[in-house]
Amino acid sequence: MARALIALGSNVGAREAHLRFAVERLSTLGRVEQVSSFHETDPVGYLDQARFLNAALVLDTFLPPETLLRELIRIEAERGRQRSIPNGPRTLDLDLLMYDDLEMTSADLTLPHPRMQERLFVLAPLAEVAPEAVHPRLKKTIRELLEDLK
Ligand code: PH2
Ligand code: MG
Ligand code: MG
Repeated sequence: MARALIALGSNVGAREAHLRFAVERLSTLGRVEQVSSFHETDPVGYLDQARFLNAALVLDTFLPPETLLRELIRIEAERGRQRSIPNGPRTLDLDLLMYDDLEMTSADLTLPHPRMQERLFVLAPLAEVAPEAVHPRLKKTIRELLEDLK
């Protein structure tokens, strides 16, 4: 059993319904241990788009990381996710942030997520559900990474 930390985001359509749908579907992939509150956030990166609703959750799962990633992409597609502008508007974005203390890089998956420590919209909800989780490369807890960013 592994512990996966997952970020959720939506800024198109019924944002809250998209996030709730994702939590429901993720609970079929293992046990959802904790879900953060939903944070209304300003867009980062590509600015000319609507505000996001962001959240984070802890999923205990037996799925290996590549399989879990495939399932996340499948759930995004179920909400009609179109991949057009990088960092642009999306009905549902599910990002695998960490998978236990695994560090890996492959063609489609880097763990931990390479930009998680730079993003308040990731760390603020994540600190609600996994403040003591340790980033395996930076050797800091999520709470410390959030403090560093603030
Ligand atoms: N996701 C992005 C780019 N910018 N900004 C906010 N506030 N929230 C996001 O989830 C987000 C973003 C790319 O995945
Ligand atoms: Mg993302
Ligand atoms: Mg994504």
